[in-house]
Amino acid sequence: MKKNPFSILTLGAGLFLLIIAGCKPKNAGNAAESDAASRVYVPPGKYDKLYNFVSGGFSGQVTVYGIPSGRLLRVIPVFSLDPQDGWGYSEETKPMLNTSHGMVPWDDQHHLELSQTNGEIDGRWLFANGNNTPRIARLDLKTFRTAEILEIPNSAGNHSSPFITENTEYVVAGTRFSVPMDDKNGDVPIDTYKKNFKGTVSFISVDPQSGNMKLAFQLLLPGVDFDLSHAGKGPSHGWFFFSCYNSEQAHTLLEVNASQRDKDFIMAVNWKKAEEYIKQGKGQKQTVKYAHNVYNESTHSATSTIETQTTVLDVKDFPDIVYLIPCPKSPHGCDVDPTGEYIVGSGKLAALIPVFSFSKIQTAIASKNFDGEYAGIPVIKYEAALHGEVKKPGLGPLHTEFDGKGNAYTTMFISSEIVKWSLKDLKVLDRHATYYSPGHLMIPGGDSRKPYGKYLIAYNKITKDRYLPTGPELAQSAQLFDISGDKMKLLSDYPSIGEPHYAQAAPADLIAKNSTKIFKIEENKNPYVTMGEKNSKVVRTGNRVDVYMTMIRSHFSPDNIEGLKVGDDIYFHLTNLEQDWDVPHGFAIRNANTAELLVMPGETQTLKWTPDVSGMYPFYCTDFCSALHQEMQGYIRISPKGSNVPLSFSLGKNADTSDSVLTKQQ
Ligand code: RUQ
Ligand code: CUA
Repeated sequence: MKKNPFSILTLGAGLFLLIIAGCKPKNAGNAAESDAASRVYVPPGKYDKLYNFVSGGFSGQVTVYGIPSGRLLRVIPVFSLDPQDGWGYSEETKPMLNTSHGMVPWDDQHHLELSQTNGEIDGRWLFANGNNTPRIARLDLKTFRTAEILEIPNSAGNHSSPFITENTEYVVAGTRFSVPMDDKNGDVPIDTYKKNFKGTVSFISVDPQSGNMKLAFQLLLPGVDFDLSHAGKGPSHGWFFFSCYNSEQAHTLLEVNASQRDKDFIMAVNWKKAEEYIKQGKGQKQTVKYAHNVYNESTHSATSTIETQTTVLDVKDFPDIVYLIPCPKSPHGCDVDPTGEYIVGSGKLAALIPVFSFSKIQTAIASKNFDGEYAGIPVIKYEAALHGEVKKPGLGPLHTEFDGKGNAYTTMFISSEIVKWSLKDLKVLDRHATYYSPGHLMIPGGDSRKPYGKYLIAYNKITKDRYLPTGPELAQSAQLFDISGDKMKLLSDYPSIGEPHYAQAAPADLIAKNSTKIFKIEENKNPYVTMGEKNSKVVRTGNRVDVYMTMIRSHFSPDNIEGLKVGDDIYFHLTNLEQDWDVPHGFAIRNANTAELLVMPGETQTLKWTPDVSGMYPFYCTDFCSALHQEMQGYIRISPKGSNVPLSFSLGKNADTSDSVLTKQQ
């Protein structure tokens, strides 16, 4: 690992120019196959073959597309407020966005991983990371909703996450930023980085029945940047591989200062060993603070608990759990092939792609074929771990997926292409332009033991000139390729929501068959449920008012309320009495400064409103639920503070006590 600042600077300057300028491939306009339209066409009324779950990047959400059509099926709020369905606005969902720093209603969502059994996608859950305020979410694929969010202590920039082991035993979280640990004083000079800043990777256990997550243990590591990871599988099950950059431990101008060394590392973690040490009580208990938020499908509400303990294993005291493998030029992607034998490290600025061999790594460890150590961790000799190098693959390799037929596909950010190569002899077999600058790519099941290798989707960062201009900002995009033959064939492209990073896809029948259609009203355990219209009521307790309101096509009960006052804290508990698929009702009231509610059949959700001015406040249903949807409305009379208008509520009392203006005129 000799320093070679000269070549870095010259190569660096050239690459940076390319990064800024981008390479525009030729024939960008007519690159799709002539029969592409028929291959992505899904006739009206027919279903797509696959669900595609796509990370929303800075939107904080997850989007779901049908493949091959590219039709948008749903946007699932995860780390972001969503006015569309009241996520994070309703009293029941607010706790989901709680953290040890209070409510954090946004995050940067990069990676997704579907749960697996025996290394195969099982269609149960989808895990999503939050980068900025380190969190991991678990989405339940029965409801397509976020079921759980766990904050990660001792972490900053949860990028190397949420990758899972082959039976979903653990989901991992590697910190991008090294920082002083939470139980230390973080108020230290930044130039004490080398002394005070540490990295961690966290192992979060997943309950095999409920899916509930628990912070099992954290490994304390040198202060570098952890970027991406993937679990071993098959023979390498029990190991986890992480890419890391900034082995220079720079804390400023990383663009230059973290590109000094020829090689950074792939870190191999023997998590089974670490697990044993934890079972033997070898971990150190630390007092920290992190939120654990769980959504309960039977109470239709979330709780947030602040946890206070973590168990940390300092790897320098346990020399047989972590090994480093040199990997050229600031590796980004870290991908393990379906057999579990090959580990691909993608150096962003490297002119080749190194492929490591799990069995060679094991031999090197057994024979101590090391090249010294880094911060007390043994460094395996590059050649001893290497299966071989893919030569001249293109510029800017980022991520690799596999088709299960012995081929790998790597995105080339700088040269804007996807390169197909053979795992066996590392020969480049095909390359295809993308439009432009792909980040991640995804083959359905392409990071599992069983890829469904018919399609490949590239997620492009730059779409300059590909779509009608929409002001200074253009949507990022996905491009669908057919990879069933020897050559990749471009079929279609379509814009995305937010900035997609990683994605996952699974056969539709694996997921659709378990889909929840309605919540059974008799199983509704929300403490504020209204079981039937006759039980609807309004209850005042001091200045708190609880409105137990029902919704059914096409009215609310009650729909006239009087005797509410300025400054009252009014809680509208809406129960949707429908027991039919796809009949949500909405609820919105004039001037409420939150959002609306969208309540699913059989569910109860609560909107809090504190009126500030007396007057008349109409409310209505926001989801076009029937021919008489527009009639689904009501009034709330707000009187001044201290007024003695009695509390009353009604439905269908239509005797008007005033003179009709209409009658007078006739
Ligand atoms: S990243 S575009 Cu946040 Cu996974 Cu590589
Ligand atoms: Cu209910 Cu519209």
